[in-house]
Amino acid sequence: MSALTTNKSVLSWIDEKVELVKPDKIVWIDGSKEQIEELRATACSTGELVKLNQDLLPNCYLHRTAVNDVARVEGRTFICAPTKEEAGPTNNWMEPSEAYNMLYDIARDSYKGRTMYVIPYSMGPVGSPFAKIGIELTDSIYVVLNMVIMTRVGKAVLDVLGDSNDWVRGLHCRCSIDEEKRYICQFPQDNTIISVNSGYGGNVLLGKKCFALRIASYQGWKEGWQAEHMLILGIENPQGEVKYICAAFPSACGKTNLAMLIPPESYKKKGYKVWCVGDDIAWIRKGPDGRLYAINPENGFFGVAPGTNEKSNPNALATTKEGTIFTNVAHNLDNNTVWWEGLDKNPPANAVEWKGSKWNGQESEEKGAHPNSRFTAPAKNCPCLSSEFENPNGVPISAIVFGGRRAKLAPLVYQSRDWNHGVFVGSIMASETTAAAAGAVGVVRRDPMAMLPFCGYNMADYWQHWIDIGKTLDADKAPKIFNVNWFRKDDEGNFMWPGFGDNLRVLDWIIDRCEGKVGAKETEIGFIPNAEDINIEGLEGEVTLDSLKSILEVEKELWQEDAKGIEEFYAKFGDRIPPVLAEELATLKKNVQ
Ligand code: OXD
Ligand code: MN
Repeated sequence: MSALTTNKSVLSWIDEKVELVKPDKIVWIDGSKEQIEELRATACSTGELVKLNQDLLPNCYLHRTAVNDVARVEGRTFICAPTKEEAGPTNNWMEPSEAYNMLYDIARDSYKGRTMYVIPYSMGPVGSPFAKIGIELTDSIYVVLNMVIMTRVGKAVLDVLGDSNDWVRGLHCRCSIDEEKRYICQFPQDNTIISVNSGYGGNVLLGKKCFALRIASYQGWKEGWQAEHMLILGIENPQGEVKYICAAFPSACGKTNLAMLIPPESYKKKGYKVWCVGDDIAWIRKGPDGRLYAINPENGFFGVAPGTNEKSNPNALATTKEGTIFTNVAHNLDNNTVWWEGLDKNPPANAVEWKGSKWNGQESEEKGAHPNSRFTAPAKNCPCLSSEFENPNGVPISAIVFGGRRAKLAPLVYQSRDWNHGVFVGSIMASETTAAAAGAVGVVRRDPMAMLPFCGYNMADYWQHWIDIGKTLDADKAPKIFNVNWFRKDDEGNFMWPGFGDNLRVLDWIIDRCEGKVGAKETEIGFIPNAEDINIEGLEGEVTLDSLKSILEVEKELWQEDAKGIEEFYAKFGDRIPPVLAEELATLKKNVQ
């Protein structure tokens, strides 16, 4: 098949990689329906995909990864900057030439007998001023078909690229899925990503975490914009005005659910609507009017399946009904559909569990779906997709929200005093870990701006970049910055806030604050709502004014402890810590004494 471009930088890079991995065949992905159909058929013939019930789930497929390859591997993810300091203390680092040599040794000849797929893709609407282009080489049809959903793929992308050298190189080699030789390496200075020995989404869909966060965060630093691990949603009020919020949460804290939130009954009746622009990543830059604007660089949702159901996220469920790839969920053999824990209370009795063995839905210690099983679904299926989704200039941001999963300490919501304090609030984010990444679950870890595994350079420089962005914004144009915690528990371990759709009640307060419509109490940690200002109408029996007050309290002793944790965390960055943040920490310590 002939190349889809005459771009010399593209062709010579591909030539080099062909020489290295030695494919039998090269296929350029043009994004056409026919080509996608052909690839699906090939993948079904080899067992890489299982075609699901086409009446119930048209164009949907099931895939199982290797049992040892089910999540992102942060321990094997490297930022290969020229010096360790440039990668910073929160990233694994490898010297670039050493990394290239090692990766090339692993990749060498690994496509023998296989096909090289060349995927030209755009992160962001093709041709948007926010958009960036990448080319991923892969020997996995699963990767191709996922990239076709998650990004904009095909010839149009290469036409926009023209002769430019401004594109991100991505090489993925499945190799033998050997955990000991699994590496996900980013070379921010070279616009390059190399991923070997994995077939799991977050490690191999190179447009997503590797490019749109790790490489893009570095590009944003150099070019004056921001790549953030944030959902983007619009709240439409009864007057039809839509305000946009970007929100950062660590993996699997319900970002997809929040992004597709269904308003509580009382809000629905009044005419409130919530529109989803994105569920995972926001690229943010200043617009001509001096406000910050955000786009979602992705074109689909790579969501966690377990727990997704008609109640928790009907929009996500509806989104998966067509053209979706399910990964590591249970296969219901009776009707050739899929199932996961938390979908409903009827596990299929005649099924195959995620590892590929027969499963009767009964054995409780055996799961039908892996806890990090996923759906890859086209954004256009989403019933609440924002009409601004394709807007090449993005949406204007009123508020930035940080959040984490904390049983204690962090109140339901508080507002930072100003931009710099907001950057501090983001920098001290912490959360109890989940199954989205390999490793222990339920341990509190610092996850600044939810970017701990995704920042492509020294986190201290990243914080300084946030502060520098703030300096370019007029105070009345800068988004207001908040922190939320949906996960507070009482002493018996019960959640104290219902979450899901009811989170709109908090977002409503946030928008009111942005518009100066509501007061707040200034406390040691920032502005806390007067409990009466959070609408709990319809929550009788779940939340009372008193229980609300208790999750809005600032517990000084806990904050004193936390301040010590922050100090220890900051100490890792030595004198690279932005002075502004050191001052904010000193203020917090003084305030909670
Ligand atoms: C994700 C993650 O998959 O953050 O979005 O792990
Ligand atoms: Mn994510």
